[in-house]
Amino acid sequence: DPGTLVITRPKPKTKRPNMYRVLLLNDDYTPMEFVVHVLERFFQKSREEATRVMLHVHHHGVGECGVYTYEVAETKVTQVMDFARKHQHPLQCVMEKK
Ligand code: TYC
Repeated sequence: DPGTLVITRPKPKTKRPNMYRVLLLNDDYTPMEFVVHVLERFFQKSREEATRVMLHVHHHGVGECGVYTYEVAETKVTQVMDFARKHQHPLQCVMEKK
């Protein structure tokens, strides 16, 4: 119909990326000091913040290391799992969509 006029709002083209939490899971065997080291090395935590997160995981079963875009979160999980395996600790690291 040549008489039809559709007026649309200008749509801003920038979209917020999906974000993913990286989580550490508690276990009975991984040494506390190793978990603190992981949080310092891969998540840029201070010794104090790393200790706080580690103790949270120890007492509650799970805790947040950080929130990242998909590819960064996936890289963190792989780095932590490889590092834990290399040192023969059962530490588990997972990601979940926010
Ligand atoms: N529960 C472990 C211990 O008592 C310490 C620990 C903390 C392990 C956090 C894993 O993600 C973890 N040695």
